[in-house]
Amino acid sequence: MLDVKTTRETLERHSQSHVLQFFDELAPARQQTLLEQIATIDFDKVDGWVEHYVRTKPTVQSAGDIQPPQIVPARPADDQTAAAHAAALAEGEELLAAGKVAAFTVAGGQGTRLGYEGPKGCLEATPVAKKPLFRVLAEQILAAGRRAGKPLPWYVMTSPANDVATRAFFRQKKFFGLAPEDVFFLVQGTMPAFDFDGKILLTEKGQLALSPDGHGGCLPALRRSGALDDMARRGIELISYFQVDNPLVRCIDPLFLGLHAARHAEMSAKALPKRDPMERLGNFCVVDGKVTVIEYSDMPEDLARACTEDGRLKFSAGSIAIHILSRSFVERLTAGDACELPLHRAEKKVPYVDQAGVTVTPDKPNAVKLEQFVFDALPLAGETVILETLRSEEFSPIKNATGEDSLATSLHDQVRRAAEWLEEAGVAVPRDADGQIAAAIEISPLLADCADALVGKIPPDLDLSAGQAVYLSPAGVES
Ligand code: UD2
Repeated sequence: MLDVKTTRETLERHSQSHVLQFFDELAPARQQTLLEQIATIDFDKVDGWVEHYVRTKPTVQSAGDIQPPQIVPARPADDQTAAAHAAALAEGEELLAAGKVAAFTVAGGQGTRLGYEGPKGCLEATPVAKKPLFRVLAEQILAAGRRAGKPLPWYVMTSPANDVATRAFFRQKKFFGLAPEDVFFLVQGTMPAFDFDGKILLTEKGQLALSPDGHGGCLPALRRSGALDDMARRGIELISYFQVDNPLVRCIDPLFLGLHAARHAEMSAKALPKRDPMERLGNFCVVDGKVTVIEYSDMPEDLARACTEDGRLKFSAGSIAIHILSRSFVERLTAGDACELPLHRAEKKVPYVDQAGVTVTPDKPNAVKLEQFVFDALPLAGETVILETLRSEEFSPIKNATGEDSLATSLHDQVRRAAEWLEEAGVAVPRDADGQIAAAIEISPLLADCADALVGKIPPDLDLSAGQAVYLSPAGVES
């Protein structure tokens, strides 16, 4: 049993003794759980967090020189860039064939905006085959491994709240065809939620209000879990990082890998032109000479709306949370367990137990949650490539229950992209009077993960004229 006396002393030193207020009412097992939760908190840091992030709102740094960054265009505009892209593509394919690339998905988020119970990766998210997000990603990783002649390991970050359910889902789905030994789960850390006076909240008498520490928590989690060691053993050099919620993501992109390697970059990112100045994407900037992402919620509105002399948005490049990280960079950042990314503050509604022991469900934000963001590692990287990509090809996330960036918009975009790939290959796709695709079409990632990969794989008798739902996979066409 963890020692309650020492815990009490620590809590007193940091003005948090209230979290043991109901300790004597708890059964021994719950007392132990509460002590274990308290032991996960680094109290030497708590006072600083409370002072700098909870009681006061950190002001967004507006000082310094802020400029737009250099972006590698999605489509080369001249022969020289085209040649560089071709060389990078070949280099990326070599890295894959040599088994030097791992896939890494962050899937520890709570999916609050979507309102889906359970891990977001289990959400059925494709238009015809109704595949869960995890399968969409798994099949791409499987296909990339088959193409390269070398299976890729897949690292999946969960959180304490969804880890058991995520692992069970993978087992139930037989790892979507991947070898179980090539799938490595790691659990991210947690941070306590504070009330506005800096007191850690209890969600129950024996339960701290803990939530995931943000996707920036993936860096220490990679080290703590042994994932970095596992990568080293396998000879992994590059980590292809992406989120769980974007079914259009190209999980493994040889061009992106090759550009990163050719530039000897430590951390790279994909960008796309923002839909509008206030779109909820991080903004790529160069701050005092360092590539930096300023999150949409932190970007001063005048900067977000600033235009160049020719009237274009000055900071138009939005972050879609797709990165390449060199393993050596993550090793360097997490050496000595000292990965200190800045914290971001968010005011949230967190149900809590008050001093009288009554559970309160607040109707307005009552708490501060603190998170680390992975893109805050970008300014720490020696070199960075920012590659522009096409929204229509690679980005349609599922964030909200309705409206933009919802399941409905993502399904629509998946069908549109599949139709465009087929049209590029010469297949006639029926469209209605408004130009909307008059059929549900889905292409399995096992068949193709881009238009070029479809070449030679379309059944000659494919006929979409009846407007039926069609699923194309290596097994053929299902209607
Ligand atoms: C994120 C980016 C935003 C843009 C957008 C693109 C942040 C803060 N903002 O916005 O700039 O790139 O994505 O889709 O990232 N996650 C964890 N653990 C956590 C928190 C999140 O694994 O503690 C995962 C989560 O499962 C999801 C991803 O990170 O896969 C993004 O999280 P989000 O949906 O909270 O981020 P969002 O939409 O605010």
